[in-house]
Amino acid sequence: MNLLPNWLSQRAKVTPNRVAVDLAAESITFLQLHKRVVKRAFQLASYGIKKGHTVAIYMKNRIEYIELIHALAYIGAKALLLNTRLKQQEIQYQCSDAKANFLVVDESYEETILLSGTELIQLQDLIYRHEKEIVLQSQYDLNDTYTIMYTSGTTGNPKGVMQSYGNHWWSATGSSLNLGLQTNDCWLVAVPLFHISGFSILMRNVIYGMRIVLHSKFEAIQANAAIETKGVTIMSVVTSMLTQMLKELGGRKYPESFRCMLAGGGPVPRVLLDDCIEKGIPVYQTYGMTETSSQFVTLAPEDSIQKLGSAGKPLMPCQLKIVNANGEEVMNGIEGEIAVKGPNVTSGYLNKPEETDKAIKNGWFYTGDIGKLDEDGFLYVLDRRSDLIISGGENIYPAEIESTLLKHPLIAEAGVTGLPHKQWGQVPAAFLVVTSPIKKEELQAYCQSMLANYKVPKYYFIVDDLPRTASNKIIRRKLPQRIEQGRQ
Ligand code: S0N
Ligand code: AMP
Ligand code: MG
Ligand code: MG
Ligand code: MG
Repeated sequence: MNLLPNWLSQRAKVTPNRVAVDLAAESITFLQLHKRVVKRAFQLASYGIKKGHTVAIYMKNRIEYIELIHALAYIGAKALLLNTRLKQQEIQYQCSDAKANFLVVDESYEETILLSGTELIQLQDLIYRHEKEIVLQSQYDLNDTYTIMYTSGTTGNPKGVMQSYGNHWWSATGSSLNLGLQTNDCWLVAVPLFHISGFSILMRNVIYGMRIVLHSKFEAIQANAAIETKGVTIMSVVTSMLTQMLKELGGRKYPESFRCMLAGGGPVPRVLLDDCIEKGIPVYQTYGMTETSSQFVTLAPEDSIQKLGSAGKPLMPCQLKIVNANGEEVMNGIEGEIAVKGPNVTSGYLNKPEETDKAIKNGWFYTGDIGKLDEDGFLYVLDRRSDLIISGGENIYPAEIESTLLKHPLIAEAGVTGLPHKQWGQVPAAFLVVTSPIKKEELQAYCQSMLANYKVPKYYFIVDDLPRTASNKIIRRKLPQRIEQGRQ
């Protein structure tokens, strides 16, 4: 056992009067947050939620999200964080795969079908619910799972990444040992709390005793205004957010106190980095993933100009190596798969021992991403895990879209790949062999009913056949060659 006191209750004792969360209309101190969280924990307990349960959350960014996250820790329950862009069948899959006992939703949840085995709780009921006093967990076992976030894979269904209290602790600690921590620090949360990009900021919030500004959704105008007027010093962004913010900023400059624009979740184009430097924006590229509980490699401030384009060096508690196809470490300068090891790396995928064994060998997690280290040991991420499409920071796996398309009665063969896109970086495009003509609108409506909108192909090409290997596997990287022959 490796125990730490509950971070929020510790904060409420150590720095009770510091502002924890700034919302549009109010500021909440750590003591106030703690009190609200205790109330929520008692309200959740009144539904029968108890230690060991798994509770799914489907809510937009809001203060109640933060309260629930901490309340579940006070109860000792695990949180399954659902992407609010998911559709019914995707939600159903994750809740049943994770054996979620409850699902808490806000008004953004429009689905009407009841989930079997998972009890639905409306936030509007929860906030007026009576309280049932229970014994609160005053400490954490760092090995216990706190959160579960699903990521897809090259084949098969999405897998739940288990993140322990220890993973989050070491992630927050490693981040501050790299970026430093200043007494005036304030992190703007405009990325979703259901992704590790956003969730990790909640952990830094209570572990550091640092103020955060919470936005319910990303809007470039509001994000810039928060930096300009609310004392924000650090912000996490993906490329499409940063592009919008630069455009909105125009000729204005951020205040000197703004010290870090942390850009990750996918490749950051070199021209965008150059633009930031030109405008005096302190941009730090970072490489990390759900399985590493956020940042794993980040460019240190002193290298941000000289090594522009690199994701940096591993954070203090993290180790990284580049391996060849035989799993042997290669020399600097040589490309290979990025393998990582550290206390912030997941212990594996929920109830999926085979997938876990495939990904983690001798304590090293094989990311599937391709990269190289330069002569000074700086990481350059060259290519992503096989076939992964990243659209506006959201991951899309072709296999998931292909299997959905193949369920359509008129589709005989389906191949999906990413095509470049100005706004989103990449978008999915479908190449289809059909048994009778189908309209694009029909295909789109079909996909929209089954998949989160960002996964819905933006282009459909009806083709005679798909490029395949001798063993009949689709060669996705050759699909774009079919655009010419394809009929949209
Ligand atoms: C880019 C965002 C903000 C765009 O969303 P926006 O503007 O709010 O869209 P809406 O107004 O809701 O919708 C408008 C239309 O656009 C479609 N749409 C929305 N998003 C996408 C998308 N990504 N791709 C394609 N289409 C999209 C909507 O569907 C809608 O269209 P219709 O009306 O047809 O439905 C938003 O996408 C966003 O928040 N993206 C970021 C997500 C994110 O945080 N990703 C990171 C995930 N990775 C990690 O967490 C690991 C890395 C990490 O931790 C990290 C990452 C960044 C920085 C720091 C870290 C760290 O290590 O700490
Ligand atoms: P997620 O599973 O959503 O956490 O996404 C993590 C994936 O995003 C990584 O495995 C990479 O493929 C990609 N990624 C994250 N950061 C970077 C980066 N700095 N450059 C290129 N790709 C990145
Ligand atoms: Mg919806
Ligand atoms: Mg928008
Ligand atoms: Mg993801």
